[in-house]
Parts: sequence; C-alpha cells; structure tokens
Amino acid sequence: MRKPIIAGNWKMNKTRDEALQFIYAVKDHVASTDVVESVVCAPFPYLRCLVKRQGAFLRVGAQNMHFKSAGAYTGEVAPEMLTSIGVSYVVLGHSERREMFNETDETVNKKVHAAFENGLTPIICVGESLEQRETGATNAVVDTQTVAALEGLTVEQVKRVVIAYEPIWAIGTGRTATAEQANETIGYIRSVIERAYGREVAEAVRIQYGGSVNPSNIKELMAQEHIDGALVGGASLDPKSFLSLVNYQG
Ligand code: G2H
Repeated sequence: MRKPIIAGNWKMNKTRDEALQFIYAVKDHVASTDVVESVVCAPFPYLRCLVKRQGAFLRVGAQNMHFKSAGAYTGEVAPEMLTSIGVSYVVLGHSERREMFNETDETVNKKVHAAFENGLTPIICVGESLEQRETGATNAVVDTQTVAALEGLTVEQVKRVVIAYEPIWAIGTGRTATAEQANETIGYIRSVIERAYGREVAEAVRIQYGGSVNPSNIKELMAQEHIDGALVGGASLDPKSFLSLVNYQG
C-alpha cells in the first residue's frame, strides 16, 4: 500500500506574515501521517519559520536547490542548508523551472542524487506541453524525463522518490486533466519504472498528479488506481483549502 502524499507548492507567493498566519491556521489540523503525508513547499525565506511551527504531522519542503554542497554559486541554496534547518522535501524539475530557469533532465538528476545524499525526499516533476499532448508525444516525454531523473539511483532510492506528473497545459489554467487522463499517464510512468527496476519497485513509488487540483476534484483524482497524491499550487495557498486537500479522506 502506497501512502498518499499531498504537497502544497506556494511558488513565489505570500509575505512572511501570511506564511505565519497559514502555519498557525493549519498546524494542528493536518491528518495523521498514518494516513497521509502532508507537505508545504514554500519560498526559501520562510522555510525555517515554517519548520519551527510545523506541528506533529505537517512537513516542509523547498521548491528547488542547487546540487553542489558549497562554493561560488551566488544566489544558490545548497541541499545541506535545507537539511540543517529541518526541511524534509524538495520539489525538483518543476516545469516553471525547466521553462524559465534552464533546468534540464541532467541538472534534475544531479539534484535528485544530492537530495538523497542529504536526507531530503525529492518530488520530481515531469509533464508534457499542450503541443506535445496534441501530437501524441505525452508518453515519450514523461518516459524520457522519468528515466533521466532516476539515472544512477539505487533501487532503494528509486522506491523513495515521489514523482509529480504535471501536464503543463493544466498548470494554473483551471484546466485540469480528467482523472482518467491523469491516471492513464501516471500508469504509464509506473510502467516506465517497472521496465527499468521491476514490478516491486514500480508498485512502491508514489506518483502525484499536479495541475489545477482543488478541494472539489481531489477526491475523484485520489480515487484513481495509480494516483498517490497531489502537488497543488493555487489551491494550497489558503489555509482552509489546504486543509480540505490534505484531509480529503474526511
Ligand atoms: C502545478 C501546480 C503546483 P496549480 O504547477 O505544482 O500548480 O495547482 O496552481 O496548477
């Protein structure tokens, strides 16, 4: 049985006061980690203040990091810096970073390795553009991105990755992939993992759906065979909405 994982991705939103209001509103109302893993991925300046107040069940993630431990990389944040302040997860390869900040399959793979070396759980984003979906390239795109991201990991590490399937055309557009479309592509990603690492590993890997997830569609998405969680942008910003997402099981 794969434990569901629901993660909010604030992207570049909220003031410090808003971040504090959020954490005080949600910290004691998050479902137990016995039933779901709940994560909030926030901008770097707020990570420590969120970790300090994360409560029993909520955990904190970053939205990116560098793959190197230290050095002359002005403006970058090292994996060790994240673990040293109690961060547990890191989103890697989000399409916004691939599109706007030169993130590549190669740097994503280096960051996945660095995450494991530092005790962070990577949430690896993959997904196709609208043009790629319309030309029938979806499976080929997620296949390439998934294989590249996992390259060189041990089997035990592969079992612990979280993959987020985020079709780019459904991100922040209000245009969600149907639950069936999401399940189909996520099932395909699972088959890619099975091809490379075998069935037991493929059955262990958690794969989230991301792209305009909200409190009204979470249940239908989570009812699908292959969907093990959600990576949620816009609808994770409001405390009430976040709580209804992480507590979707009622
Ligand atoms: C997809 C998602 C969060 P939203 O990027 O990663 O954002 O839920 O706003 O579409």
